Amino acid sequence: MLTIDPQQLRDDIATLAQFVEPETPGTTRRAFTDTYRAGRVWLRERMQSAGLTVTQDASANLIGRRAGTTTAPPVLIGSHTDTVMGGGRFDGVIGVLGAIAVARALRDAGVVLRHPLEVVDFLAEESTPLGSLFGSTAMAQGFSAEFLARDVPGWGVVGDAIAGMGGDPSQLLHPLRRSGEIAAYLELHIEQGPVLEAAQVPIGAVTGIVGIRRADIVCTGRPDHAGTASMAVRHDALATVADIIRATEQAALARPGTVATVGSLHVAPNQTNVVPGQVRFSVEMRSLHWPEVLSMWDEIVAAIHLAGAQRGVAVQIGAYEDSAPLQFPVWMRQIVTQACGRFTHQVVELPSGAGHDGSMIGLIAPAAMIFVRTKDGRSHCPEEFAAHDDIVAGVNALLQAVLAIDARIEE
Ligand code: HGY
Ligand code: MN
Ligand code: MN
Repeated sequence: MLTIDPQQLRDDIATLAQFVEPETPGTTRRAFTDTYRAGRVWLRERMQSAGLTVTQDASANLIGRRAGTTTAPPVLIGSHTDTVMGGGRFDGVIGVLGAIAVARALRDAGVVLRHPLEVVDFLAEESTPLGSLFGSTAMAQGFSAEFLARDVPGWGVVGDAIAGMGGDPSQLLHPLRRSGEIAAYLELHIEQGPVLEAAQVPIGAVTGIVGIRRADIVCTGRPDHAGTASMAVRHDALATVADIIRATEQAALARPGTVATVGSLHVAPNQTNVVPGQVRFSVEMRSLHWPEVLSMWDEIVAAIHLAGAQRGVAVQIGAYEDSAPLQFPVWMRQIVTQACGRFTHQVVELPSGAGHDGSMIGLIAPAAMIFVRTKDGRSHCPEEFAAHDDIVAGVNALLQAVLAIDARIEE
């Protein structure tokens, strides 16, 4: 059976892990930064060394391509290499470096697929103040002119950020690819949760991806002297947000299987002896069932207006970003299940509570994912860890799934 080179993959993971912000804990390689760019320069070289012809599309997706024997649409494999602040070294990375390992194994064995093979490092998957899932959204949906013109304090204009990565925002008003232009999409990723570890299996087959809504909200009260403004006269923006955070938590607790998080707060003036005058914050909700997200959001919006009214604080609910839940096609799940079955005694099927580029590409192509067991289910933190043997099992399953897709469409 054709397998990948485990040592080369280990070296690649270790090398990319060196492209990080030195002053922050864990692995920090935020999208649109110089560190991210430097990592991608190295990545381009790794793609080339695996025999791939590398280009960037208009959304600055880095794509390494290997020709097939036919004019069939490509099989696309990959993930992302940007990280959250203080994240780990595996999230997204194993999907991209694993895809390069697959291309290398095919090249070294002299196996040419019928389909072209494309390895992709999607632009900016993780949440930033500008948004998330940039490259995969551009590929599958495109952006509105309004979104591209959005100017975010400290991060600049969305279109300029994409241009700064080498993209061309003027081409992003329409999807970069249409249905039928990708034969299939496969993404390998760490699970980021506890299921595979509890089942004592190294890898698993993913059934689908949660839906996510993220919203930006601004509460504007009044800054006042923290010693002389009595409690009765205050319009405390942060106290208002505290009410909203509690309501957000309650909305998720009331709906089993859902989660909701206030993860980002910017307090102004952010000073010990000043009543907070303004707070800009995020609310994020997730569920496999989209109506649950919508009903949570309705409840939270009501709580936002109530909290503002009770405290004399103005509330402004800004743009929100949605990615709907996605179920992978049964035939793709079967291929992945069979491929995983060659490297684990029992194939566990599980949904993803994390968002992925696959949720976008799945809108225009048959998609599926393979998960790798994650230590203690921890991710988005410096402790994130996956054993190399488990990663190798996942990449080998990815390779087998690519071969199976190529063979299936041949029939
Ligand atoms: O936020 C997420 O779920 C993913 O890790 N980007
Ligand atoms: Mn992540
Ligand atoms: Mn990820």
